[in-house]
Parts: sequence; C-alpha cells; structure tokens
Amino acid sequence: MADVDVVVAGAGFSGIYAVYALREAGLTVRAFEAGDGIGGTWFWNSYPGARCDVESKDYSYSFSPELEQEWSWSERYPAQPEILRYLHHVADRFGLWPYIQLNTRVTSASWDSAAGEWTVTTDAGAAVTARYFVSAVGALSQFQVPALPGLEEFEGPWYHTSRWPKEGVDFTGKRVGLVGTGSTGIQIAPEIAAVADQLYVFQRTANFAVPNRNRPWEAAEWSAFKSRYRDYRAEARESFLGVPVPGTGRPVLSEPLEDVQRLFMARWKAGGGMPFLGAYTDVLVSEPANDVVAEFMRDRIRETVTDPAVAELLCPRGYPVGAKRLCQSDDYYAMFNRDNVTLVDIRSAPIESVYPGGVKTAADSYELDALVFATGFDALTGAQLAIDTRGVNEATLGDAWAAGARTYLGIGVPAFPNMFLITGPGSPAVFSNVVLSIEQHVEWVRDCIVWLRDHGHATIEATVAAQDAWMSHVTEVANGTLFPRADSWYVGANIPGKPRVFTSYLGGCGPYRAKCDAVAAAGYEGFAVS
Ligand code: NA7
Repeated sequence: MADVDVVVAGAGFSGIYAVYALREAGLTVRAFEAGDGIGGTWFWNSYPGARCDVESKDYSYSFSPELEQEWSWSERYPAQPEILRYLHHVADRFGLWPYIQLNTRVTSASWDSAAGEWTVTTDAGAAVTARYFVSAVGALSQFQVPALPGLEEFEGPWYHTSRWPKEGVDFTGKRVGLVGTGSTGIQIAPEIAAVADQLYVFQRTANFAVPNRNRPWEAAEWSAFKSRYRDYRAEARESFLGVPVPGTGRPVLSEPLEDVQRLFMARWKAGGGMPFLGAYTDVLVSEPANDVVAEFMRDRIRETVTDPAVAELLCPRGYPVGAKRLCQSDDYYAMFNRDNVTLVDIRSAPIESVYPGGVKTAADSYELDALVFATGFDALTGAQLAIDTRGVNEATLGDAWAAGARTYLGIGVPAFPNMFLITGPGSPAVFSNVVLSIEQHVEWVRDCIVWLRDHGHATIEATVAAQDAWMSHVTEVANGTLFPRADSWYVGANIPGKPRVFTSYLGGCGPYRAKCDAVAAAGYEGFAVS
C-alpha cells in the first residue's frame, strides 16, 4: 500500500493547484518544493523589475469564483512580490500548507511495476511511495549560467537573475555587467541603470520589445471587470492564447500599409505583446507579413534611442518577430540614452573570458564590480530531466528524450505509467496564459485519476502510437509557422548540445482543450489502461 495517492513535485502555480484539486477529489497528496517558500518561478525570480508579461486579470486562478472576487490586483502587469503574495493568499485560504514540504528537492522518481507505485526520493533523504507521480516542476526553472573561462576568479559578486538574493543587492555606485537581453535582461537593466555608476549591457542577440504601458488598475475599472469575470474566463478558455485577443481576422498583406501602421501604432500605444502579434492572421506564419511588423518595431527603436549607432545595434535582425519570446518593457530602449549605460556587441566580439577585475571580449576589456547573468533556462525539459525519472524496466526519461522531448498531449509518456506532466513539452503552455493552461492540465489529471479509481483501474500509460501521432501533429503545426526559425529556448538553441526540436503545440489553447476533453470522453483514448 503506497504512502500516499499522489506525490507532486514542485509548489509553483501548478503544484499549488494540484495539491488543492487532488485533495478536493478525496486523494491523499504530498508535495515537495525545493525552495524555502512556495511560488516556483515567482519565488526564485525576485530580481528587481521582475514582472509578468501577461495581465494580472488573466494571470490568476479561475477555479474559484470566490477567490476571483475577493482578490484585487493593483497593477495591469503584476510585479513579482504581488504574485507571490497572491500565491500565499491561495495557500492560506485553501489550507494547503500542511501538504507542501519546503526545502525539499525531488531527486528521483522510480516506477515499481510489481507494486504498481512510484518511489519518490528527495534530497531530504525521504523516500515516499505513491500511486501517481505528478511533475509540476515548471518549463522555465532550470537556470543556466554560461561556462565563461575565469568566472570562478572574478573578484566581485555575480548573480543569476533566477537565484536573486532575498535580501536584495545594492548596485549603488558600482560598475555592473549584464549578460543577456531576453525578457529578464530587459526587465532588470533599467533597474540597475537607475542606481549603478555604469551598466554594461553585453548583447549577443537584440530582442524585440513592445511597451507594457503598465499602470495601476482603477477601482471602478476593476469592479466593472469583476462583474463579468466568469464570462471573461469562459471566453479565455476557448481562445487561442488563453487570453481573448481582439484581432482583425485579416492578413497584414491584404491591407494598405498605412492602415496596418495605424493599427500597429494604436496597439503600440495601448501596450502588450499578445494584442500586437495577434492583430493580423499572418504575422507568425508569413515572412513578408512578419517583416512589416519587424520594421515597424525597428522604427520605434530608432525614434527612441538618440545615438543612431546604438539604435541600429538594438534593432533585431535575422529572425522573425515573435519567434523568440516577444519582450515587454516601458523603459528598456530609452535607458540607452543615459550616460551611464553602454551597449556592448558580443555578437561581433564575443566574451572571451572573465578576469578578476572584469570581462574581456574579443575587442576590449571592461572593469566591473559585479556581474549579472540573465541568461535564461534549460527550458521545457531541464527541470524534468534533473529528476532521475525511471519508468518500466528502469527506462530513463533522459534516454526517452535523448533526441528531444516526446509526449502524448504534453501530459503522458510511454513507459512511465501513472506519471503526469503539468504543462509538459508537447502542450501549448509556453504559448499561452500559463495559469489557465496549468488549470486545464491539473483538472484533466484529477479527472483521469478519479476515473481510474471509479473504474477500478490500477495504471494508465500513454501508448507509443498515440505519442508518435501527437508529436507528428505538433511538428506539422509548428512547421507551418515562423517559430522554428529563430535560435530560441523554444527549440533548445540556447543550451549547448541540446537537440534542436520544436516541441510546443501551436494549435491554440481552445482546440487543445477540446482534444484533451475528447481523449478523456473516449475512455482515455491513446492511453493503455489496466
Ligand atoms: P532568455 O529569453 O533565454 O534570454 C537569455 C538571454 O541571455 C538572451 O539574450 C541570450 O542571448 C543570452 N545568453 C544566453 N547564453 C548566453 C551566453 N553564453 N553568452 C551571451 N549571452 C547569452 O531568458 P530570460 O530569462 O530572459 O527569459 C526566459 C523566459 O522567461 C521568457 O521567454 C519569458 O517567457 C519569461 P541569445 O538570444 O541566446 O543570443
């Protein structure tokens, strides 16, 4: 007899909701969380300027109408501390703390076919057996620091944004180097520039960023919104991105250029990435259409940044806009007009080494007091593979995914019975309002476990045929878009040696939800049940 029905790895948005939903279904649950607090991404990424790029009204749980009504977000785009407060409120309100063990990293999970249960081991030394293993470890949690020669000899402190010291860092009067200009680098750079003596931004690839136009919600606006929250959520669930985005429904290339530019300007002024990319139907599938958007954005950079050479260096080229995650910032480009900010092009002159007093590139040396790495994550698979996961006959997940992640629906993997991934590769999660995607997966998994219990089944396992068909579909849809054409974390290109495969589902959240529901309604079609 297993110790518990379900072990959950992780207590971010996914793990917290999994604990709640599975317990509500009458199951015994134990969650292990590596951090010394709950929150996952929003626990670890406490760097200055950390903010969600999905609006707060969307980036919140929808499962409880009461929770929805009692919580009020202060800003259009929620900052990290407020999201963490929200998650604490959820854990308090629903009494989830007793089921979450902090400071405990899951190190291995092993399936015992004879007993029909998982043995989950942690770095706290505990081994717990469970009928089901739910992996809620997150798509962007395994951070990466570049292997720069000499880094260990650097005399100043260095930080990765995803392991920011909880007591904060004071850069006042310091010469700071920032490596990485993705969503994170673009958020933290203006915060450092505001206090540092000098900020050197080491840019390998320029990124597109649209304004947030972040602002406080007004009380009247928020209460009007709350009065139709349920309807709004219903619409969000059926939408492509998990956020209803008003689009024209027409291709860019069918419109006169002046009309297109007028619409883009209106959306630029309104702020937000999704409305921008979702304005026309062909932006993410047609290069000529994408070029129109890219040039519009480059023009905005040129009119913001006063030094033309710096502006040109900040203008992204060589990949389609949106194919690397579109960044959002109200002050990144304008920051380069400050006297204490220098943009360093490490595409043409890469960083060669770190020395005790700074960083040496192929062209120059930079004296630094501190270094900040906003260099991203081993996304989608990194955190999962950090757990030594073994299925039938000791098959390892590492071997199963050696040529790239493969799953059925982003939820199940053949040879790993009774294991469920929350927002795993093969799902649309990283192309969506991830909180809604998390809820959909958790509810699907809960319903599946309840169905197995009610039907007296012991195990469920994705079939190879269903996985192959699903991944073919995922690839076919992706190949019809521009997404595979950039060196991004979406394809694993940011991690040296990682197989280059696009494994996210781009068919849209609404259609994906319908597919998952149909699979369940057909008695879990594509899964072998025993
Ligand atoms: P990202 O988007 O992966 O960005 C990482 C940045 O770091 C990007 O500019 C990279 O340049 C740069 N990078 C990575 N490795 C190196 C090395 N070795 N040398 C120089 N520069 C490097 O991570 P973020 O944390 O910004 O955002 C992750 C997601 O979190 C984001 O998409 C949102 O969904 C939230 P590159 O482009 O690879 O040339």
